[in-house]
Amino acid sequence: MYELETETENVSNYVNHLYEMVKHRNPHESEFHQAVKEVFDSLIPVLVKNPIYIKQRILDRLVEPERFITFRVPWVDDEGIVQVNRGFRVQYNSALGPYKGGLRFHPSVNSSIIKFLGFEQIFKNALTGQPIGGGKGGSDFDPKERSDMEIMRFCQSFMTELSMHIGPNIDVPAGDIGVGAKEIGYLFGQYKKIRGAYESGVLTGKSILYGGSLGRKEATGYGTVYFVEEMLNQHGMSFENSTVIVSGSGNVSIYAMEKAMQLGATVIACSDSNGYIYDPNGINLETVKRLKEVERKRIEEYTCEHPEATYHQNCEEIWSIPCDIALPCATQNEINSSSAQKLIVNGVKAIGEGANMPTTLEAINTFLDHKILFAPAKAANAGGVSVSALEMAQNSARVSWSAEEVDSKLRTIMKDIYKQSLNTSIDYGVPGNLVAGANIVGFVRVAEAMLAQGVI
Ligand code: NDP
Ligand code: 2IT
Repeated sequence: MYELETETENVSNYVNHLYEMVKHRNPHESEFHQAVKEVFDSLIPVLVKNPIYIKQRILDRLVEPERFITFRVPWVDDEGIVQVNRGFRVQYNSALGPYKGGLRFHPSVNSSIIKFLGFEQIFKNALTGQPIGGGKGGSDFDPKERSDMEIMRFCQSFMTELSMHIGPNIDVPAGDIGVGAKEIGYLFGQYKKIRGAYESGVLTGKSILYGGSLGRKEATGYGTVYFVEEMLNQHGMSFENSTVIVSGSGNVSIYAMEKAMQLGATVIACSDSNGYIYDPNGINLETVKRLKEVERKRIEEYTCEHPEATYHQNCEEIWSIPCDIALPCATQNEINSSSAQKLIVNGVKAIGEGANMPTTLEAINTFLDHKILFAPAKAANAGGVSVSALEMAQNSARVSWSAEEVDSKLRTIMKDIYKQSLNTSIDYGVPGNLVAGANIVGFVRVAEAMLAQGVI
């Protein structure tokens, strides 16, 4: 017992020291530090059990990206004025397969955001059981302010540089905030033109008109709800007759709402970065889809067609509405400890992270301390990248699977991720802590592959 405690203390010291080094080497990158801290905190018992990971400096190697590319993205706007944005791609870890992960176009994008997303993607992708490494990219370009032709010219300039670094067996980007099938189309067209070859598998999230997978658009939102349903079932609950809040009104949010409704839930609120709508009778998803997917309008417009709904300007206040299940599906750090407290006081039973790192570390601990069921992002939103990997498989084999086939594979993957995360949390003495369980499963897969491949 004494020895074990000493060992745990030594390992804790090593991990703390490494964390301080990460902060020192990557100053001012608070989101990246947060993502690293969450994973490190989960890994102490694994490192105590497997000193080889420390000896071989697996963690020291993991926190350092294999490659981090930044580049200039010049383009000409509709007024003929030259604009300059920043492009990023982090090729974080390729132990399990080609780098894989989305592209985010949002004015807040910087190296901290890209590195936090890329670091998390390593473990998320490992959890899926598919042969994909971890990567992420994007730009501080804001598509919201831009015409279609401006978006096209931006994407072409972005890809002119990115094309030198990606390929179906090298690095396979996809969508994320601000990047959907339209942007992927412009990016794919430019890649094809530069390479002079039709390499379908270089990007995922493509339109089904030319090599995309059925079910990819729905995959992240559906996958989150499948995962949360597993977690609820395990505790004798389900989405049926529950009230649900889903933040955001983008790709992940819309399909999380759709699946929750299909399972019998009433979704009473959703949002965008300006504010949220509350519709006590249940949100009309067709209106949200038209406003957001087709007309690209603000969520506020919803109340014009549905006067029974109300609009509120502060999007963070969405968490003060009482609900059974909360699905944060917009962006990082959207639930802080004060929002967590409000949700708990109002009787929330489960949280499912559709977005990446939507809950602060303090808020996660608040939920865990109060025994609220908590489905962490790396596990709960892994459905998107899982179906991306299925898209890569279909592209390689030159086949396309039916929507039913893809959906059934997605369900199986989400169930497996849940089971493995739960079982691992039990094995490591933190039963039901899926944050720790998911981090450990993902980490061990990557660590073992790194050990097998030597010091590279
Ligand atoms: P979209 O661009 O389709 O939608 C994003 C939504 O979040 C919009 O409603 C947007 O509102 C809102 N939002 C963005 N930034 C902020 C902010 N700073 N504050 C409040 N709301 C904000 O993106 P996705 O749905 O694809 O992505 C949502 C989340 O899910 C992200 O965290 C992403 O990393 C994650 N994710 C996405 C996957 C995918 O397959 N697409 C897979 C796994 C995770 P507004 O229109 O006002 O900007
Ligand atoms: O965060 C994510 O997992 C994504 N944005 C999807 C990545 C992908 O390659 O489909």
